[in-house]
Amino acid sequence: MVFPRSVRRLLFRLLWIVPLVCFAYIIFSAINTHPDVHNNQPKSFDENSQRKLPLEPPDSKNLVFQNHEDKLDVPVKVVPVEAEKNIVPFQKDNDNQILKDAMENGERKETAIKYGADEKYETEMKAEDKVKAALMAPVHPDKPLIDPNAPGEMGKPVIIDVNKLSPEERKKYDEGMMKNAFNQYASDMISLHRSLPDIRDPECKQIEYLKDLPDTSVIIIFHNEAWSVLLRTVHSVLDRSPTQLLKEIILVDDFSDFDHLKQPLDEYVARLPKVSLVRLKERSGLIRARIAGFDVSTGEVAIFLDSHCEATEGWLEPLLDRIGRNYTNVVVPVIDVISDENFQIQYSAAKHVQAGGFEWNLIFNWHYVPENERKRRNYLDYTPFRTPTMAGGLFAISRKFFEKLGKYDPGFDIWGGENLELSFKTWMCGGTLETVPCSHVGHIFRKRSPYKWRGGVNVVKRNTVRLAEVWLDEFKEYYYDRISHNLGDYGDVSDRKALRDNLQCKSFRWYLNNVYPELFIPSDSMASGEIRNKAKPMCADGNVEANQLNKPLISYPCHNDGGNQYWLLSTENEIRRDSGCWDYVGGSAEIKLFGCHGQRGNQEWIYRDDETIYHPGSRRCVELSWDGKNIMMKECSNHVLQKWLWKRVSAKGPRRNE
Ligand SMILES: *[C@@H]1O[C@H](CO)[C@@H](O)[C@H](O)[C@H]1NC(C)=O
Ligand SMILES: [Mn+2]
Repeated sequence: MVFPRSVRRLLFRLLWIVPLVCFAYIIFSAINTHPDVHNNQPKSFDENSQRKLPLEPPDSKNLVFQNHEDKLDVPVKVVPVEAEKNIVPFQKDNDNQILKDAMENGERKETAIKYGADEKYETEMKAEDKVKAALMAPVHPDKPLIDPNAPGEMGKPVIIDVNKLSPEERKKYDEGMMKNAFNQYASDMISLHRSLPDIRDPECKQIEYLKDLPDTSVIIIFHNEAWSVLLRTVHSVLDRSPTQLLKEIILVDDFSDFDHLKQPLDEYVARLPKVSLVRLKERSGLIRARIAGFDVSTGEVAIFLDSHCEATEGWLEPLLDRIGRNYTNVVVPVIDVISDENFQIQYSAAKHVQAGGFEWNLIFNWHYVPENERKRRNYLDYTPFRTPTMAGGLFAISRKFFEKLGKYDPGFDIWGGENLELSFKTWMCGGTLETVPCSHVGHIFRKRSPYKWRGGVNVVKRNTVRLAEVWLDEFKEYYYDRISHNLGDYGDVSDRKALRDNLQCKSFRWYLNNVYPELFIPSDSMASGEIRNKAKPMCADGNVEANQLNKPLISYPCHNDGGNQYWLLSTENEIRRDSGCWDYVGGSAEIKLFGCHGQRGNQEWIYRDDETIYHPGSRRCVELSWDGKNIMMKECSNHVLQKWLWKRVSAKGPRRNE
């Protein structure tokens, strides 16, 4: 009897799906009826059976939360027992062997289907090609079927009308918001395997990556993360990483106390291939937790991700390709925004992706990819570009290079400054830091941190002083100016200085001249200090922090304390502090503070010998209102309200070229 091909295929699938479902059911009910089966789990892991288990989260309503206080009382530092138990032994060779055996036994179809290979395999695909296709298939061929109309699919927003929620649901909604600073209620409605649009630039899909890419360990630190957000991070990696390239995912629990992150997570993780869980015994902070995760990982490359991310299609290969070509390349994906309100994902096309920089307060910021870097890449926006610094949450680095660089400064506490430390030493000690526009990872950006930190010490400042002491050479004075030279206790940095000497790293001046020539150096100025009106003791005042820009420049009684009244006249004729510039577009009389664009135009100012501040673009002058309350642009009149006292000296400090 001859069936049409489609029917044959269907029957064929049933042949292996039916026994599989039975098998999964048996295992699953065994786990459910013997809650402690988890603890007796054999160390050798049968991946084939494990990967067929149901992968949906336990229904939180039915979870019996227990008191796990006793469980937290575990050995110091990383818990090796926990780590070992959960690390799934998995090697490239295993997969090869499974495939080879299967092919010899004439089980080609089953194997290829099992590993998610393209269904067209039946035609003329050669045996080796089949093996290759299988190895490049995602780790999770068995993810549940996606209903395209389910909430949040294809990265769509989940809009909830809170007024229509019952009082109980409303309470859940508010609690989710309060605990996480994002909309957990919406996240819980979205599949852990939700689909996302493929938003790579079209050229990305044509690139041929190295055939022999290094494998990777993905290291995810979490502290009190929401269940659905954490596991969507994990599944997005499993679902979208070629099995051969993903050696393991290591989850590091930085001493969470949410109940769902205790036994329920142990049990869930035990069923996932390649995922292991490391528990820290005390609150260690992001930096030490990452080092702990790195120390138990074994992949050739380490990729650090935050615990509230979603990896997108094709995210991994472009990153590994750069490291495969040169182990000193440290690479960052494009970080797309997942809305904290509704979980919509918003993408950036390659041409809009920005580079990382910093200000002299040593805070990270973004800026446009400069013209010379665009030119170097023949204006091909999808190709990797050099970036002076990284934001820090998501990046990939080879094991060898991270070790060579001394990982992170272990004297850094909790969080802050570690991204600049790793950026500076990557560049100064022989590596290259790049953004790879073909790799996209979504990240939930929050408006506030939901975590409690111990008070008292300003850990960010302590870390940043360590950073300045070790890496900034004489340029550290610019940072110290910003903290009134009050360094506080920053501990001992002699080890880190020795590391820098041993690696024979280059100077910070080299970094500024070769990697970040766009950075404004305060000494590169013609006037500095407060800008005081000659008629009244009022000064030009304005905040230029990135989130405070686009507001008018104001008049305020002079306080002689620098701060928001400290201005520099750059050699490009900008009036600026950090990356914030005076900008006059006409229309009204207001001067606004905008990001400096370096194109003169609206941002060009001349401090003339007659003490007036002249704006050539509008041919107007800066004037204080007669009551002293406002600063305005007016026709130049030579009136005393248009005269400003400003020291015609450059800011003190080292110069770029000396
Ligand atoms: C890797 O990159 C570094 C830094 O750009 C360079 O000095 C080195 O020669 C490169 N190594 C190889 C093998 O290309
Ligand atoms: Mn984050």
